[in-house]
Amino acid sequence: MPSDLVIVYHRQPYDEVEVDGQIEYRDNKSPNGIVPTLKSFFGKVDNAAWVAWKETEDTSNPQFDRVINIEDSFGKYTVYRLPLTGAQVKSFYHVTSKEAFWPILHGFKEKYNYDPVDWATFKEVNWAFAEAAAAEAAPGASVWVHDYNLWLVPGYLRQMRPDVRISFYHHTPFPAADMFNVLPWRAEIIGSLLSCDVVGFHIPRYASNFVSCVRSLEDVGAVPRVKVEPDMIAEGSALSDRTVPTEIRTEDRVVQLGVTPVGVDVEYIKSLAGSDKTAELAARFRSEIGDTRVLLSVGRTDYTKGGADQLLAFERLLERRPELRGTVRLLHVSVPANRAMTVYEPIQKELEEIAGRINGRFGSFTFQPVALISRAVPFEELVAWYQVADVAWITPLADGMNLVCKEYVAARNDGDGVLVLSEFAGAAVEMGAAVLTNPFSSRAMDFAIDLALDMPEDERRARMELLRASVDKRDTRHWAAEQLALLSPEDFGRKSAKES
Ligand code: GDG
Repeated sequence: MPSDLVIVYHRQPYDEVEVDGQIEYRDNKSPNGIVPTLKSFFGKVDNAAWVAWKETEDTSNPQFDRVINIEDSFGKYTVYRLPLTGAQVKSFYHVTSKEAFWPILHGFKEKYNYDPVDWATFKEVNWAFAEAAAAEAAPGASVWVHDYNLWLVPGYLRQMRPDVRISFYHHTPFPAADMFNVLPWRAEIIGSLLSCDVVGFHIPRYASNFVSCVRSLEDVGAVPRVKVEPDMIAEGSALSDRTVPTEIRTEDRVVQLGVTPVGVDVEYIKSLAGSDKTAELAARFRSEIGDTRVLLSVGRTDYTKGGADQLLAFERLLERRPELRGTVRLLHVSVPANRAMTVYEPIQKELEEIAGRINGRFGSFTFQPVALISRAVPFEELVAWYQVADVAWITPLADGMNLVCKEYVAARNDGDGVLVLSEFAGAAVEMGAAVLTNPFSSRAMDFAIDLALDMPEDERRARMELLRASVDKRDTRHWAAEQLALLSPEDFGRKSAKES
């Protein structure tokens, strides 16, 4: 059945599990994260669909189940599985998106790798995603496309289906023109984004940068701006802006710029944090860790996350302050990407090397100052670790938003704990009560970690109270409500009218 809402996201919205030779589709293990947030929209429309890729070597096989109907805790929805070969996935996702786009989006020109890019394959895959979305969309439907690996989908979809409302959300930073224009395909990408009705970003700066890229390529005239809400301006932080552009007028349409930071599922994290199971886990971890203070860092293994700089800052801490040796530990959870992505191998090696050196220099037979965890930790355990951690140390060099810092705050139902946060994470603009720091400066990093470790309890609590208020305010529900209003007020209104 044609759908009123079509979400186009590269990952499938469930885990495929084989049980007695049959494939079962189960909710993704963690109810936290972006996929469940997107799925929560399925409860708001009668007919919804999700388009994702499914890897298969025989893409022409007529037996391949392209369209499957799912009914899970989020409601009923259709999933269109776009068959892609391993070679297509490697080229469009692992190479073009991760080796060419990702470094530019995060401001790492020196990591940009043009040579292996096969632009024809990128276009072919984006075209196939657009065809799948066009096939699923009802007349006048809303199609919501996610992230840079699908940048060309809006332009193709507009050619196929001029009637649909297209919204595009960027989960990464969006760089200014002097960085973005490194991409030789810049005009095609910007042209595609300008065929959207809405282009969404986490924070005002990324929307302004987008306007600078558009302006470098097209004459779009005056762009109206409005004031940013005061609680989205962290004084003195690198990414804070005071005004935000609201729309771009092209010859064909008005492209609305939607700025809403993604939040976390505060209600879910709070309920988990308040459960007996988490209390038991946290008590167990605390007794296992002994009488030492815990610094916790969680993120994917990626050069943008600043893992090496952080380990080096920890090494300097133990050099500078010998009295802390044996009394403080760094738990560094760094989850490696898919093994097929060799681009992340050097950073993994670097983390292992520095962590090994620190343990060799400052450890003993019974005490290791760094625990480097190179695998995913179950979310329930992560929440217990958030509660155990005296300091959450989240210092990416660049990050669109960063959800880990918000999860840490949501999990601190005891009102204690210190967040040290990079001013280059999008979240920093909302979290001015954190200890904001500049991960490009050793002095700033040293100052921040000293401040965190020496902070008196009343100051810790006062800052945490402010942080909790901000994380509560802009949770997943807030994001969903704002996005819903942008997607299609009329269509979704129909459903609520029917319900009331
Ligand atoms: C992109 C943008 C933007 C991490 N380790 C474990 C684990 N995680 C979970 C965290 C968190 C998620 O992964 C990471 O989200 P982030 O937002 O921090 O980072 P990216 O993956 O880079 O996400 C980012 C985001 O999109 C949303 O728009 O904020 O800027 O780069 O939820 O909890 N989860 C479990 N075990 C782990 O070891 N279970």
